This record gives sequence, structure tokens and C-alpha cells, in this order.
Amino acid sequence: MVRAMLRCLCMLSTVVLLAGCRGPQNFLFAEGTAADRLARLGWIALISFSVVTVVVWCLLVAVVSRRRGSFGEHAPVDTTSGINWIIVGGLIVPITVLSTLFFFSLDTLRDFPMGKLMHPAPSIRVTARQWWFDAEYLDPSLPNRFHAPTELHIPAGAPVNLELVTADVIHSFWVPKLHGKVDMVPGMTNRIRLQADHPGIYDGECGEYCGMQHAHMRLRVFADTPADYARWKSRQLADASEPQTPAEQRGKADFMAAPCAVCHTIRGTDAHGTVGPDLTHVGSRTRIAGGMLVNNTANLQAWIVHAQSFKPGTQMPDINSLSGQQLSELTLYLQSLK
Ligand code: HEC
Ligand SMILES: [Cu+2]
Repeated sequence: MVRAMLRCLCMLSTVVLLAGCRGPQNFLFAEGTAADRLARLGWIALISFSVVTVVVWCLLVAVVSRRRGSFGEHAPVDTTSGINWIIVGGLIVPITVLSTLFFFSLDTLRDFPMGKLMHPAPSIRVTARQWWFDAEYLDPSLPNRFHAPTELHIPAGAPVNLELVTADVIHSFWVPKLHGKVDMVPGMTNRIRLQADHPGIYDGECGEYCGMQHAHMRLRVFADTPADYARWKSRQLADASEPQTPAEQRGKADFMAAPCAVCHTIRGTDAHGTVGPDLTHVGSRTRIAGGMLVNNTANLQAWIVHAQSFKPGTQMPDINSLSGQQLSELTLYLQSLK
């Protein structure tokens, strides 16, 4: 009896807590068209299951509190009555609840045009890699294409078609407040339509275990006002800025001399590697290393020297051939790439 009431209380408080929790990745409080539809389905399921659960617990509490004494003291149990409870509780209620939810799910699916025909022209291709997301902004003209690793920008209030692929294992694109999880499967191309209703920053992460550093594979969607978006895009389209100070110039020379250029691209220079993130505008990002580290001097230097300690297994090796001065000049150069 006491335990039953405690369970009942626990469940109720969970519902209340869920409703009160508006974390940055809580899908029940959506901020985009697609996520809105999913949240609606989520609420319908949550509420209908909660109602059923509360009713069941109340009935149980009623039964337990009505029966007193031992079973032996009772008159023979009447086995014919109660059949209605079974028909209603065991058949009608589950069939109604589940088929209603099924209907709502089908209705929700209609709003997720994933096929090729429905998305003739994706404007961003997001490629998942162990362990970072690379966004390539597509344009019919090749010079107008550019990469934005880990942080992608979209114009707020407008639908953006995304193509989702993987370069290695299965990953999953997941920005809970904007869209449900969509897997990125080798050999397959998935398409989604992403829309953020308001300007803001929406955090996401890889939603499918993809190896040791899966937990350090995050991404961030910046929904900009149209003016901010246009400004960001024109800056990203430009080649890397030339180093201004002598220290930055020495930093650039060290970058080209060290193995960095084998794996990284800096447009407008001789660095054309494609193993790691494009660094043409690395100074303009808020986070690096798949969102694991805030982009500041200490983290940049530590990452370059100790990438393997931060993300054991990453393809970026520890680079310990640089002197302290070279490291700080190299970092100054990277930070100048706004
Ligand atoms: C063998 C390939 C390889 C070499 C060589 C390499 N990197 Fe990397 N680098 C990577 C990969 C892969 C990542 C992404 C790792 C991750 O986040 O999981 C990365 C990430 C980075 C990042 C973070 C960028 C971001 O936006 O997340 C910086 C900065 C960076 N490397 C700088 C350097 C510098 C400077 C050198 C040379 C001293 C260098 N790298 C050499 C492969 C390489
Ligand atoms: Cu992943």
C-alpha cells in the first residue's frame, strides 16, 4: 500500500520534473518546424501513457485498500464478475491508445520529406567523421563551396535542405531542438529539412555510438538573422587572410613546414589536406575538436601538442616537434584566420 503510493508519487513527480526541465537539448520544447512535430507526438504519448498509468495505480491502490484480512477469511471469489474490467482495461483501452498513437505517428511522418525527390537541391552536405561533423556549403559553382566544421550556420526562419552522409562508420545527426535523430549510414544519403524558428544557438551531438570518442562528437547550429547569415557566409567564402604581424608570418611558415598541411586545408595557401577540419576560418569558431574544446589560446596549444590525450584514437597525432615560441606563433596565426 505505502509502496504503491510512493510509486504513484514518483511517477507524478517525474512528469512534473519533465515538464519543468527546459535544458538546451530538451526535444519536448522544440524551436524548429520538424522538432515541433516530434515534440507534439512526444507530448501526446507522454500524456496518454501518464493518464493510463495514473488510472492503473489508482485502481490498484483502491483494490489493495479495500481488501482486508487474509484470503482465507474471504467468501469464495466470484469468478464471473470482473470480466468487463478485462475487456475494457485489457483490450479496449490499449487498442484505442496504441492505434491513436499509430495514427499520430503516421501523420507526423508525412511532415518529414526524406526522399531524394522531395529534396532536389540540398544546400549543405554534413559529413560525419570520427569524430567531428563537417558541413560543406554546396553551390553549383565550385569556388563558391566552403567547409564549416563542427559549427554550421543557417538563416533563422527559413527551411534549409541538408544532405547527411558519413565518411566512415554509422553516426547520427541530432540537434534535438531542431530535428529528430537521423542516422548517417555508410553508402547511404539521407536528406532532411532543418528550420529554426528563432535566431539562436542550438546544440547537438552524434546520436549513434561511433567509437571511442563518440561522446566528444558534438555540433552547434547557429541560426542567424538574415543579415548576420549573409555576413558570415561572405566571410567564410573568402580565402584565408594573410598573416599581418611578423609573428603570424613565422607561424604560417611553421604550419606549412610541420605535417599540418598534409591533413588540413587553409584556402589560399599550399595546405590542401582533407583528413582534418578545414582551418581557413578556424579563428572564427567558438569551439574546436568536434566541440570538445572552447577555442582559446590554451586549448589550441594544448590540442596541437596533446591531441591524443584529449581524444585518444583521433587521426590527429601529437605534434611535439615545435619549440615553445613556434607553438605560440603558430597559434597566433591560426587565431588570425577569422
Ligand atoms: C594526420 C592528420 C593530421 C595532422 C598531421 C594534423 N592534424 Fe590537426 N586535426 C586532424 C583531425 C582528424 C582533426 C579533428 C579531430 C577531431 O576533432 O576528432 C584535427 C583537428 C585540428 C584542429 C581543431 C580544428 C577544429 O575546428 O576542430 C586544429 C586547430 C588542428 N587540428 C591543428 C593542427 C596543426 C596546427 C597541425 C600541425 C602542427 C595539425 N593539426 C596536424 C588531423 C591532423
Ligand atoms: Cu559519431
